[in-house]
Amino acid sequence: MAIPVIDFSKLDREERAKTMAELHNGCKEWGFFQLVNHGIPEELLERVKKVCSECFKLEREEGFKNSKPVKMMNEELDKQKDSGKLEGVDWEDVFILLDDNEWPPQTPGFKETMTEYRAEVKKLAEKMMEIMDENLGLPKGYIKAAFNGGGADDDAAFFGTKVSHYPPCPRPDLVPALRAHTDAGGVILLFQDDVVNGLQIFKDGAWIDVQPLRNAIVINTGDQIEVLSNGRYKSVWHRVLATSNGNRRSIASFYNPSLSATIAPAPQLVEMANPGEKGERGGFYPKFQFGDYMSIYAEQKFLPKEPRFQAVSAT
Ligand SMILES: O=C(O)CCC(=O)C(=O)O
Ligand SMILES: [Fe+2]
Repeated sequence: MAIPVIDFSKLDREERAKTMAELHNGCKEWGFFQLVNHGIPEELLERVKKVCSECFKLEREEGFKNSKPVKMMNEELDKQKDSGKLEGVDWEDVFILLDDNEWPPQTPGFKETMTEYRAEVKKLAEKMMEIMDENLGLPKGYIKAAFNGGGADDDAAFFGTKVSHYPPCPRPDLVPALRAHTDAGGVILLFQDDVVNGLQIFKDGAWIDVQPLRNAIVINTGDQIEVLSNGRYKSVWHRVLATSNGNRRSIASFYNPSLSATIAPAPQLVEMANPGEKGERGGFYPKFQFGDYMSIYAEQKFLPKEPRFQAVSAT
């Protein structure tokens, strides 16, 4: 089984209706799908891969060797007998790019390339949100406005890019590359490795691979889209497996609400709700401030989302 691959260029042509239906299906039935012909220039994507890999070699690899998971692994391997899996760690190297934080300073072309990439992928995120508006029967711009709070500058949606590498792991049976979770926020656009796999989603009781597809963008939706859509678009569990060969690169961009934004099911979708469509939570989703959700998520990222929804409904 493979996750859907959708040709985004067909949206602008006569197959628009069919493509919109595929995108709706991708959000509703899968929560994860891949876009090809998404409009981000190949030439830019090639540069993104190059500068991120160079950055890892030049500015990150040494640090990874001294990181907590590596130390724990070395201790484990030094023991005479296995004492079991490493708890509470992921076999990954990560840093986050925001408009105003410190970026890796030494890699030639990194800042220029990643600035250009972030602008492109943010446009794609906004386009995806408009598609979701339309497919959900919401007014155009609804999701973006909800994520941008009141519209003031300090209410602006959060747009972050997480650059991850998952270096070769001596014992992939002892540690995950990234523990299973659903994403907290809104729309996630993932540019994953062309070759090295490892990302899996949980679907119909089994883990299935998100197959590497050269220069595709993987889209998935987070917990806030689930709330806003009143459960029509569910966030999906996913994880990354460690591998003993290959250094997997993945660049995830998150379009999330601002911390001050109020998130709640869209009223249009509550009124339309019919019992058959309500899903496992009986159709009840709370109204809360995204910042409160994130405080809970920080503690509970690798746990089921339902207790998080319950906890914010009490705030
Ligand atoms: O590295 C990946 O492919 C997935 C990363 C991810 O799930 C996340 O950052 O939330
Ligand atoms: Fe994730």
